[in-house]
Amino acid sequence: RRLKLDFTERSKIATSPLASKLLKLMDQKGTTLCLAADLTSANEILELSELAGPHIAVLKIHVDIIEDFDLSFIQKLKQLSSKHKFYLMEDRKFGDIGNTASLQYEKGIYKIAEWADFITAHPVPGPSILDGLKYALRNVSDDRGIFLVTQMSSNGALTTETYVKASVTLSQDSNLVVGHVCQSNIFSDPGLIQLTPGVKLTQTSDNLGQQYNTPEVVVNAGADLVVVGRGITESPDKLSSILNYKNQLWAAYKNRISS
Ligand code: 6AU
Repeated sequence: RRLKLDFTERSKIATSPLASKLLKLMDQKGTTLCLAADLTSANEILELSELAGPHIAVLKIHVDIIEDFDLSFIQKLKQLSSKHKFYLMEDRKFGDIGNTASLQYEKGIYKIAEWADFITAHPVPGPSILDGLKYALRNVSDDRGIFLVTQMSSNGALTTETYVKASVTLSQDSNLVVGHVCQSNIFSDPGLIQLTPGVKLTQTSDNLGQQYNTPEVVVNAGADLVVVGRGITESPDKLSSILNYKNQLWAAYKNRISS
């Protein structure tokens, strides 16, 4: 049923306020693209965000790979996110005990809880990781959402069927969880969002275990929000790649809900 409903309908079912907003935004902007700006220079990320902003739903970064990070970068990114109406995701993949995850989310030099609309977290520690991440938000009034990294895209990933099932169960008890990072249609709740990485038109793998599929294949496998990184960042003509992925993904979504 999830795969047949449009995002606006699903936004009414979502229990997380931020999941609901993201679903609405995807329909309003006509895009399911989550750009993985895996670049190590703050200015390069800002330039790419300015270019891609009107065409993406989410900008995903790995803040700890930026060589010239400071909090002014975050301020500028926030300005771009409100100017072009996209959400920010820090793909931190938290994976420790609740207390440590809480400190990593709130403290240190990145202060992720202050600015990231969405984060990713591994379910491997069990329910306490969600308690820890929630605790770090005790002074934050903005909406926040967590994607559980339930099934990985890499070759030989240890996210086996039992693990996947347990993660889906874990997500049912928390309204902070907005969806799953996964490769296939593993949950039925239409209020949750499937975030799928491993998408590239010109390659089926990289040299370090990443595995790629096409936009059409992942959308038919349940992907709602779709991560594209090097397919865009390494393209000689970035804007045309952004538009190409955006359009192919949107056509596949429209086709999925109508067929
Ligand atoms: O398109 P790429 O291969 O250049 O980038 C894929 C992006 C990277 C990964 O850290 C991330 O997606 N990713 C994730 C996420 C989103 O959590 C999970 C996973 O299983 N595979 C994966 O590639 O930023």
